[in-house]
Amino acid sequence: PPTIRREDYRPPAFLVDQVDLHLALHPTATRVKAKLALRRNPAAAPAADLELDGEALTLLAARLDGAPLGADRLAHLPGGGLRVADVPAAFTLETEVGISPEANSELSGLYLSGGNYFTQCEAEGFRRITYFPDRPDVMARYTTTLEADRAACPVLLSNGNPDGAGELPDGRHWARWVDPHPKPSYLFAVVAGDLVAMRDRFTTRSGRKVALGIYVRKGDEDACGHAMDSLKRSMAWDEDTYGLEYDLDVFNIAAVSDFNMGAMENKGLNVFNTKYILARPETATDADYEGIETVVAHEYFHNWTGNRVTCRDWFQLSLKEGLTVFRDQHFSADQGSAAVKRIGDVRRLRAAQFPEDAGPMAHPVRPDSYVEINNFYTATVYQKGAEVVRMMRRLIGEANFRKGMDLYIARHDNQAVTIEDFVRAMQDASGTDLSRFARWYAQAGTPALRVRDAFDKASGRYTLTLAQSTPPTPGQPEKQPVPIPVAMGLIGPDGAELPGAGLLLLEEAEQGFTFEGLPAKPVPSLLRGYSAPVKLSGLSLEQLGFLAAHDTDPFVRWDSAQQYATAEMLRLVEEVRSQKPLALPEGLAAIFGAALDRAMEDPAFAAEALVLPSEDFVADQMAVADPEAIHAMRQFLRGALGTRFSPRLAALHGALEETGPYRIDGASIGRRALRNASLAYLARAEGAAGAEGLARAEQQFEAGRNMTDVLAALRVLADSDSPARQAALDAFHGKWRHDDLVLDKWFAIQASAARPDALEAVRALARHPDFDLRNPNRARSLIGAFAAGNPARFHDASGDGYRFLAEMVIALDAVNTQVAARLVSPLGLWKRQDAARGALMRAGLERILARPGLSKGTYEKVSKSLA
Ligand code: HT7
Ligand code: ZN
Repeated sequence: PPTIRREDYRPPAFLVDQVDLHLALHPTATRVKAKLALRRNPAAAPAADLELDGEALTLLAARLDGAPLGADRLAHLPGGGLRVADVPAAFTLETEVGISPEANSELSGLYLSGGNYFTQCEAEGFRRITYFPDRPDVMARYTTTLEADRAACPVLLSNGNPDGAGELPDGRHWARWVDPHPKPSYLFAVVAGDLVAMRDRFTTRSGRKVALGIYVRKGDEDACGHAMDSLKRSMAWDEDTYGLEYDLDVFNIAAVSDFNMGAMENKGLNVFNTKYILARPETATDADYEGIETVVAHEYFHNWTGNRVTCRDWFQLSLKEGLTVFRDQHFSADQGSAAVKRIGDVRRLRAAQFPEDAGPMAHPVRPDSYVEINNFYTATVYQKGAEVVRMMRRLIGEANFRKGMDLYIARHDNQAVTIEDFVRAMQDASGTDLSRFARWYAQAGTPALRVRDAFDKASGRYTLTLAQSTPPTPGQPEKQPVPIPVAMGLIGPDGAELPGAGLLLLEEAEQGFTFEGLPAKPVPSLLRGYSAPVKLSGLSLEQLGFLAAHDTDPFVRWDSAQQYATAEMLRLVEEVRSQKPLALPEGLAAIFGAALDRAMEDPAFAAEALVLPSEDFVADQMAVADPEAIHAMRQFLRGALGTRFSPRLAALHGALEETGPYRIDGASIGRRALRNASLAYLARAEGAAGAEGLARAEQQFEAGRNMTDVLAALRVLADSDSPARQAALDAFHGKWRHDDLVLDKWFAIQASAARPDALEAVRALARHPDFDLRNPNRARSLIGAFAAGNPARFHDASGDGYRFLAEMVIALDAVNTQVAARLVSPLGLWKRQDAARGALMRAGLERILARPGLSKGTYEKVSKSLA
């Protein structure tokens, strides 16, 4: 398959001013009539022929300026597109095509889910609905008329504002939607079916009354309250923070249970995975509630950052995604504890983006090439892209950032633009030269930041030397220094903050920074608030322990404790490997004990502080990972900490028991997180304390107060040898077998339980009547949870885990190539493993690659992983 390169970008030969669509919906024979007002693009090289994208379409008719087009003027292109020969400078093209939503298991274009119609057009799905120049720099105004059987599809939705509806013969009806805002084709959407709406209203700052609707399957109306509340808070926040108001009379969301990603920001008609809409205390965890708030906000914020100002081409994806993730992170931080939110975001960055940046698919925030664009909806484009925006904001300051946003929107409203345009707006608004900073968009790999310091007692001069280097990544053997903003402070030996706190900018490979007049050697507190997405090293265990206890910055307090734990965990892994008896490191126990001492001051923070770095994170720090030894070491530490602190853990678990109604405010979520973290440790304790932990888990499971507590208890039991284990899993299945989202949790919990029989269980679950490879949530809940969330069993030395994943990817690739390509990632990280495991992982990849008819997306991931 061909590689698309950023440097080959050319403006479109033809522009589309107006699109009139008519969709007559039918499960196997939907007819799509499109009338396009086209004209030659004065900014492009002249072209006699018009080329349109198309995929899986059956052409039924074509007319140019009303005259039928014969075979002499039409040519079908490889891949499914259409060429119309010899067209005038401006003209109307009408096409009629047939498509089969029922046959669409790819979930791109128009498809059926539970008998209802949904579309997904980003990135290149619109071409599966009609012939079109399906690229984001072709922005057009759309009018959409939908026609369907009234009984099967009482609800007919599309982008924009409603503009009439009526009856048709034979029990059919129609509805028309007009979107006044020009948009790229990837934002087109249709939803039709037997859905019910939860409705509300929002009045914008300038007085526009917006009708809000969340459309779900009958029976789910009562589970939309949190999503609706999140939507209204997002709308108000964007007005308050950026002066950005909503711009249509309606804002609709539709939820669908078959969806490739989390949600989609189609203009005026967002489509959501049900996972990010539906929530009841009995069925959704606190993490689910937080996820809903984040994703609802994210998609809403796209209305300006993505929709009104869009991307020129798909290489600019982070222009909308990095910026919008930054905006949703900022929003969520403003809703509760900013420090805890930042810790969670950094944890996710390190878990997903750092390995990607060190693996075979490493790419810059703005990639230079791709084979399949769907493979580039990555943690790098999203999360690292958000970090880059955050750094820019820190460099130019909050007020200038706001001015830059105003300028960006004023300059580029209704345009399809590039990352340079965004950086230029920030530069012009702030007067800061950001040309070097732009390297962050161009260079892959996570920079390493190394610190050393020196103190001259006689003069009171303290020198901090910072050095950076970025490892080579595929296609980029050499790296240049990037500007790294280092927010910092100095802590005196008594734990007090000393003068000198501020922002250092490391621009060269190495730079020294001096501080005068200090009474004693301080401990440097670096990367406060995680001011740059880099890997910091060079502080001693002693300094880390000190910062964990004393820093005034909560992020550095948390991170220093994590770094301390990581260093000790790496040491213990070596002891496991040399079969030495393990002992709980006293320094680590002291940090853990101190976190427990202060736990009730800020339970949410304490819950974060108690969690040990993950097995994958520890593996990432090793030249060659040893999954078995890492697992044994981490299990040992959990048990040893549980045993040492069992009375206090039990006391916390008891004291934090809730008696009132379930609440989802930050304080309540924090208390539940701390209580459940305590339970998890207690259940791993030795002897009577451990037995008590398991008994508490059983009670908590049976009490069934809310899904957060039930699931935390079930996770503890599922990970144990408790005789209550199977009964609890069976009871959970029996109770929730008719709720897809809850059943996903049941699959995931078993897939990620690190018991020796986990793979056997997973193979059995893949044959379970409730397992369905065609449903992406279900596929992820079993295959993804095992391969990406159960390192000890996935990396079983037999290679069975790798074989399982390869089999599943092959089966899935025939059904849904996007999901298959995403799930293959863990096999790509073979270079991190020892030679024997590496060979088995490569064998799995080769087996996939040998599959005839492999999709180009899975091919790209697998072939790059083998390179
Ligand atoms: N912009 C949306 C991306 C998305 C997507 C991409 C490829 C295939 C299916 C997809 N569904 C949604 C989601 C977002 O980032 O807001
Ligand atoms: Zn997005």
